Amino acid sequence: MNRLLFAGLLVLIPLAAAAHSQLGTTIPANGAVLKEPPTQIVLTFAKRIRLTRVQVARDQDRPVDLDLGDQKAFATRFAVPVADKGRGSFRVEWRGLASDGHAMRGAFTFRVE
Ligand SMILES: [Cu+2]
Repeated sequence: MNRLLFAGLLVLIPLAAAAHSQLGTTIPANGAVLKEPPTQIVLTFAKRIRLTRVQVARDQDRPVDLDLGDQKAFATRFAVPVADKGRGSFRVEWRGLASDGHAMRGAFTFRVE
């Protein structure tokens, strides 16, 4: 590959990634240690996305789909109710669609003591 073209590609790759809606903040925050189980999972994105799936797994349990309710449209903030599952280590996995049509996914964890 032409050396100049290769250098150009290296510059383009981070730009393409930056065009995606990055996950801004979550509640609970990634790595949070809580005294009470959360009543909802809040996901905030830098740009609007369409959230398609959120799953929560406790410890080694099978992941459970959360009901997104009417939150089916593009938005920057989603608040998804979650049932009290008691204490343990939780992993939240989400999937969505960026406004440019690209699939997005991510995960974070928190603990309830
Ligand atoms: Cu994209």
